[in-house]
Amino acid sequence: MTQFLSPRQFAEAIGVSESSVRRWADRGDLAIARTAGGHRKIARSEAIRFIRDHSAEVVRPDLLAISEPTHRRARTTAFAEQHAELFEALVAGEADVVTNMLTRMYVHGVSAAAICDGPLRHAMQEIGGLWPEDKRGIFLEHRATNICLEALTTLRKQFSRPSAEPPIAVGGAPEKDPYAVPTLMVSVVLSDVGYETVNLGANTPLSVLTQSAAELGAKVVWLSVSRKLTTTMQKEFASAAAQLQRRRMHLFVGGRGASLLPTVNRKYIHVFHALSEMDAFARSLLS
Ligand code: B12
Repeated sequence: MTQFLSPRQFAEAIGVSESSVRRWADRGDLAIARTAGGHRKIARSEAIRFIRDHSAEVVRPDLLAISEPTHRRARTTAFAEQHAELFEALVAGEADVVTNMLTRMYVHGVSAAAICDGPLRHAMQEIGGLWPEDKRGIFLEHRATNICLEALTTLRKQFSRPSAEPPIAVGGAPEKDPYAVPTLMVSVVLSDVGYETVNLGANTPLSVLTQSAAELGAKVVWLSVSRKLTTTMQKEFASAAAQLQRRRMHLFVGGRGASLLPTVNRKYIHVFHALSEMDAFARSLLS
């Protein structure tokens, strides 16, 4: 995938003249880099940022390495249909289609949080309902999980670079919790907000999480909880939360099992029902 566009390619991608692109660059609205030979070039992530910020229309998606779908339904922006299309592509094992869909939604201005809370979560929920009636259910579920991981990792590459010294966020899912997609989603959403993220993934002991947070000097620590914590782990959670609070690190908690956590001092602990809620709060911490 090309990482840079020439001013002419960017102009063609959004159907404007090359002189408009040069004007935006001169005004500082569009960041321009230079090739070794001194020619102007635009990072693909910067092109996408500009398109999103200005709600520009993409007339040549191929120049941004996004293929517009040919069949009727895929052109829609309606949530129900995006969800159905994602579900079909996940069931069919079409990793490229899923990756392309997420990227397309993002370029068209949908936030990473809205993509994850909306069509992607619902498509995975539906995948989870397949096994009673489809003997391929477990195979489909495992394959879809890996496609989501791949598509989200590629989506993250479209984000523009955060500030010079971005705040650090580290997190994962607790021990005995095998769910890899939700914690990656948190990481992707926080990257979209402007954090530098370190995703420790599924099955991460809470002690490792608190140690890593201290070592990295994290501002935010997240925990994605998909299943009920054992009594021992609930105690560990309360002690980890207290440690983080002493270090004035914010702990973001969410997931299907988050409502089952013990009540602890809530000053630095934020329990969210959705990534969009976390997105808004994480942004407010940066301003
Ligand atoms: C993939 C999957 C698996 C895979 C996971 C693979 C992997 N490496 O990740 C594997 C094979 C391990 C698995 C195993 C099992 N699974 Co399973 N699984 C699923 C499935 C289909 C998708 C999970 C997923 O990735 N969802 C997508 C994520 C993004 O959705 P989410 O978790 O809701 O997260 C959203 C929010 O909660 C929030 N969020 C999450 N974390 C955080 C954190 C923060 C900080 C914030 C702000 C927000 C937030 O944001 C997300 C986006 O909105 C679900 C179906 C479903 N409903 O999700 C079943 C499902 C969860 N599994 C289920 C079951 C029954 C099991 C097994 C018991 C099956 C078995 N008999 O062995 C085991 C148990 C494993 C265990 N040890 O706990 C049931 C659970 C039923 C229940 N009420 O508890 C479900 C609901 C399927 C079903 N309909 O029956 N599973």
